[in-house]
Amino acid sequence: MTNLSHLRRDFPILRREVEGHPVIFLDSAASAQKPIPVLDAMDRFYRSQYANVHRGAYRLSQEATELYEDARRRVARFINAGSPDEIIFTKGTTTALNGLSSSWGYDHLEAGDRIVLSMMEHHANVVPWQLVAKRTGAELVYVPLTTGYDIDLDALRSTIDSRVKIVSLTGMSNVLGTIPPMQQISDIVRAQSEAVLIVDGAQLVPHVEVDVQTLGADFLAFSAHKMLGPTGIGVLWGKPELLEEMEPWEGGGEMISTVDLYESTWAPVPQKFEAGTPPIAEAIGLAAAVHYLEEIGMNAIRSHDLDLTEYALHRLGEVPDLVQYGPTDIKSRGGVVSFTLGDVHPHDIATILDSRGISVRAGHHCAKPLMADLGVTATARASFHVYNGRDDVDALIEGLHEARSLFGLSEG
Ligand code: C6P
Repeated sequence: MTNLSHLRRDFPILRREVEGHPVIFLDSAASAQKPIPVLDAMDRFYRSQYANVHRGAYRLSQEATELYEDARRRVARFINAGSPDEIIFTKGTTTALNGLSSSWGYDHLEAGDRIVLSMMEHHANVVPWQLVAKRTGAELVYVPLTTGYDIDLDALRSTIDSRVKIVSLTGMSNVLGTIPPMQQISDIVRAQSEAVLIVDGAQLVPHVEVDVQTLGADFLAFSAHKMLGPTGIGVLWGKPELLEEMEPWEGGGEMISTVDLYESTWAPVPQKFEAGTPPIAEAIGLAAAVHYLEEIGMNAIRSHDLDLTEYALHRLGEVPDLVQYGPTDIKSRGGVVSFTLGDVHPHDIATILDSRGISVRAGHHCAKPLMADLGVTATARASFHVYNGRDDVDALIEGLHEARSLFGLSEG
């Protein structure tokens, strides 16, 4: 990243210390830090613009509504959606995928149908499908990974047939960093079935320019908090004709057109899917985050991630006893690096790193089926965003050498 030290000043949290060390934040895949423009936009809204939206009789509400709907327009532009109406604000990726499974899934699945997932899905893209499979009698089928940690396209080809109604895949693995070739996958799915293709974009959208016109998906879900925005808001994008057809998954205020004692009719998309008071300040924060990412440029962010990941893989390769899980081809992965270190438990690695001010995640990363497939119960994981640099990777490597010596792993 050009002028990294300047950019880091946008992130106030990087000025604090942990255990007497400056914060080195290497857990952006869990949740990214927030720049001042995001904090300011939300603060400004609460201090001087706050009101509920779509209660248009008074000025403050009109202004709040304008800001909220402007956020929708900004997000639509960010992923090149055909219209802002294709953007549904949800609580996050998890809520978006649950909404899809309980609405689209429930209405389109019956016994004998199949839902296809991969072995590297996050629980948010596994459990909702298990729930709907139980209710409908549909069957879950998992596509295996290659030895190079990518989706096995030959296996996908032999799995997809007319029984498959839903294919739901990660756009980027939160453990392996793998970015599956979605257009190629889409071609296979379309050629061999009428299934809808859902992309879990929780890790992809914050790091790679996504154009929903060319992605090849029918639905895309992502969360603001991993893209420098606030918690509590995410997005479900869908093709307009599918959103039109889909039943709401939540009922309440805001999403209705008419209500009588026994029947109701729905508001047009996207309001149909936004029951209750929405996350207004969060939408405004998300819009500011999108603006911030655009100012840096998604291509610059991608290059930065590639550079850091390549450097990290190179330096991790110097650490004896370290096993790295993820593609070695840098072009097909993002800035997430998972590893184990001899028989040192990943939680111990994380604790030692924490004593040096370094935050990494350790555990199953909400991907237990993948952990079983890898033959481990846990890994340590470092993940990057715009504020990270090679100095952070160097600090990580030093911490890992300390972990080796504390746990008595022999040199070489
Ligand atoms: N992964 C991680 O540390 P929510 O929590 O709804 O914003 O996102 C869920 C989710 C869905 N899909 C993928 C690929 C994800 O990585 C995540 C969140 C975090 O890896 C928290 S478990």
